[in-house]
Amino acid sequence: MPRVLITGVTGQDGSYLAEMLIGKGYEVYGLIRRTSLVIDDRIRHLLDDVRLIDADLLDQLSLIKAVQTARPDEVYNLAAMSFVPTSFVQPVLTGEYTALGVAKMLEAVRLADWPIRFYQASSSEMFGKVHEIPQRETTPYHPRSPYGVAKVYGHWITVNYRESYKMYACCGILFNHESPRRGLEFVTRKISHAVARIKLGLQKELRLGNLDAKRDWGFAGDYVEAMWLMLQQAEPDDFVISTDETHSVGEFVRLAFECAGISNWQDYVRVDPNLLRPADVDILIGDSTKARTKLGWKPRVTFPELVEMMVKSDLDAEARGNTRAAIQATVR
Ligand code: NAP
Ligand code: F7E
Repeated sequence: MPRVLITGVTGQDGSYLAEMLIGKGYEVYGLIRRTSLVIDDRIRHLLDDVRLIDADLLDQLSLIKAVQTARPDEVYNLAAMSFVPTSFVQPVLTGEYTALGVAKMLEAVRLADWPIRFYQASSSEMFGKVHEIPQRETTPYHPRSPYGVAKVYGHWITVNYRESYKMYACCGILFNHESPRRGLEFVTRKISHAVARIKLGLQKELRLGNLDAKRDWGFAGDYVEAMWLMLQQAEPDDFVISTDETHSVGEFVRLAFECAGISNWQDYVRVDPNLLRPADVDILIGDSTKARTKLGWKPRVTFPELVEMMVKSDLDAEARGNTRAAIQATVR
């Protein structure tokens, strides 16, 4: 039975990845950090099958012990401070987690006396103020947030360990991917959740920032499959994972309201200047030809299907209870 260690197993991607690897017969270990309230909503349905190990990206020794305990064949490094606006408020902490945390995980893996394949969660945020359209593996990076800058470090330190120590280490440059398990602070889930509550008469308006920003949005469940495929190849490499389509935040809003049967969405949406970022990424659109050709990967869920899936899930859950219930509902 192959063994896997997932950092960030309690997050959106970690929960889908753990589910998929359990299905493939892996023995799954996941890192969890101590909190005063247990926040394992996304993996509660998996707790019989995932062995949780206490560790934190800030604590090198805890990461070394986690690797020695799990003795994994594969490590997926998904843990990070992943919310862009917070990175402007806490740039140093973001660097500690999202940049240096990667070096700490790589060191923990390098100390192992057995071969381990390593996946690093790189991000399309590294392209930032884009140098070409669409963005591919060779597009230069120009990050627009402390989060993006930290991800560039995480990316290059992974490439450096691959080149320096001949480690099997891959970076997945993933474009935005969403799901009913997405955190409520990210724009897609903020929209689907608000639309459901407006439809049910529980909320009056939806406050948003930049409606013109364009993103290449896919479904998280499809993207974790690409992560796994990267670690099954003969040679390690880096891949862009995207749908190769772009849509504006405004388009997402309109479609989400339409899914709930509301056509006059403008009556409910307010633009709040406080939600604008010091610097934003205007447009992201990937070119995933390399992944499609070499990994045989392609996304299954389309943009309208994704919006509908998220709105329906929030409508169901909100009709039954509160937001916590909403997250739990999506993992059943
Ligand atoms: P997420 O839902 O925010 O999950 C982040 C995970 O990291 C959570 O499990 C969190 O634990 C954990 N974590 C944060 N700080 C930690 C620390 N100091 N020690 C240990 N664990 C820590 O993010 P996601 O959407 O699943 O994304 C997964 C990864 O892919 C992240 O690295 C993200 O930056 C990257 N990425 C995401 C996207 C996207 O569109 N989703 C695109 C490109 C790249 P808690 O549950 O305790 O907070
Ligand atoms: O913003 C605009 C906002 O926070 C998307 C992370 O997973 O993907 C994610 O980063 C766009 C931005 O995601 C609101 O200005 C408008 O242009 O959902 P988001 P993100 O910043 O693209 C990348 C690939 C990652 O790696 C990250 O970890 O939407 N926007 N109004 C808003 N955004 C938010 N959050 N809230 C608003 O009210």
